[in-house]
Order: sequence, then C-alpha cells, then structure tokens
Amino acid sequence: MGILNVTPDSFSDGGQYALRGDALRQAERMLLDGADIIDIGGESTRPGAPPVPLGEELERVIPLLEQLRRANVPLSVDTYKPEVMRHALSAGADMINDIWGFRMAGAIDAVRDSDCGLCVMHMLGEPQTMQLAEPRYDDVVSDVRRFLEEQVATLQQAGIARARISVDPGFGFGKAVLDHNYALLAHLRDTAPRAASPYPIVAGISRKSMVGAVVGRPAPERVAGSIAAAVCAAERGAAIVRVHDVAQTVDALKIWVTVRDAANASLRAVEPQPHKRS
Ligand code: 8Y4
Repeated sequence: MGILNVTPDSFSDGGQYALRGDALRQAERMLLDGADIIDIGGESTRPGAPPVPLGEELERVIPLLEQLRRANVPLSVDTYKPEVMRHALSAGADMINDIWGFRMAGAIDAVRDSDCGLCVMHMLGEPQTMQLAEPRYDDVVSDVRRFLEEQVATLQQAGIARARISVDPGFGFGKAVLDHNYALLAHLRDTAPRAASPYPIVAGISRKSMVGAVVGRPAPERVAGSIAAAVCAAERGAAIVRVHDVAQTVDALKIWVTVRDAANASLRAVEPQPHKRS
C-alpha cells in the first residue's frame, strides 16, 4: 500500500504533493513501482496537527479519487469522517482506512451498505494529544488485540462481512516509541483477533519515529530502516504494508518471498509423498 498524502503540511514529504497534478504523478510512480493499493489521505494525522475542515478534506480527496479510478488500482481512503467516507465510496473508493477504527458516530453506517474493505486501526488517545501523556498498557499486545477483537465484533454485529475487515495495531498512535511499538512489531501476529481464519494485518511503520529512534535519522533518511521494518512485519504475518518508498519495499519483499518459498520447497522435499500407483 503506497501512501499518497494530499496535505500541504505532511511532514515527511514537505507537502510536495499538495497539488493534485503532483499527487497524480506520485500515484503513477507508485503504480509503476508495484503498489497494489493506493492510500489517499487528505488530513495530516501528525501529532498536534490541526484538524482539517470537512470541505477542505473533500476537495483534496474526491477529485483525486475520481481521476485515479481510471488507473484501475484498488484505492483506499484514509479518513475517520463519516461524511468523507460516504463521498469517497460514491466516487469509487475500494477501502476505507480509519485511524479511529470506525469509532466515530456514523462511521459504521457510512460503510455498512457498500462492499468496501475496512482497515480497523488501534489508537490510544487522540492524534492531537496521544504523544503528550505517556501511553500505558497492561500488556500492549493483548490490550491492542482485545480492542481489535471488540471492534471487529461490533462491525460484524452491524452486518459487515468479516471478509471485508483488516486490522492494524496502529504503530505510533499512542505507543511508547521504543517499548510498545517494537513489542507490537515483534508479536505482530498476536495483535490480530484470534479467529479460525485470520484477519489480514496492515502495518504502517514507514518513516515513523519508531524507525528514527533506532537509526537516529530524520524522516526523509529513514528509508532503509523502514524497509527492514516492512520485511519484519511481512515475516510476522502482515498482509499489507503501508509505505512511502514503494519501489525499494517491493524489491525487499520480493527477496523475502523468494526465501520463504525456497524454505517451503525444501520442507516439502522431505515430507512423505502420496503413494503413486504404477
Ligand atoms: C513519518 C511519516 C512519520 C509518517 C510519521 C508518519 C497509519 C495509517 C497513518 C498506520 C494505517 C504516519 C493514516 C501517520 N499511519 N493508517 N495512517 N496504519 N492503517 N505518520 O500505521 O504515517 S498516518
């Protein structure tokens, strides 16, 4: 999943894609680079960032969405506002990625009658303040899983098919930069609700402080660290990684997939083969 920010204040890319033309070119680039989904966001979720008025978010997201429909690639819209969800779905969005996990009044109703995918993310506190007070958990992995379990149950009780739902532990959203985020990454598979068939896990780590805190570099120089984190996430069960640097991440994941498949092939070689009649 390639990140397409349409915000003039997006701090990791300096707002260089604020203009629609730039955003379209950026989307084209990500498609050529191998993105399977594009995640369009019109409101910066940077801690302390001012909320964007509804009209402005719609103006940023909807025309871009309409243009990108032609590219025939799955489109996700990063929003927690029910009104933006409804407009986005009318304009052809395939997925709604909600950092509030569909907890805002009206969010569930906004997506229920479509067949869009949902990404249900965990967040402790609010974007405005979540990094101010230091976040506390009993056990971060089971606390996050419990939240996601409750929220997917609520969504399914509202009539949303389980096949539409993916889950995300919300790296950086009300987590202690090193302790909580890396516990969640190390145990990523266990952050998802326990179920007979697992919910797809989304992981968004790209260029975040949890990478910066380890590599000691500002956001634009966190590419290699972010790729390593994406591979760790894939290894631990992530089905979708939300990233800025699509080309580099795709290359890294191709190597990981090749190693995984080779490991499976050599395992099969020593497994008993079904008896063949002559
Ligand atoms: C540098 C670059 C530093 C970006 C911080 C950031 C997630 C998400 C965001 C996520 C899902 C961000 C919309 C925050 N993060 N959606 N959205 N999962 N599903 N910060 O982790 O990228 S925005």
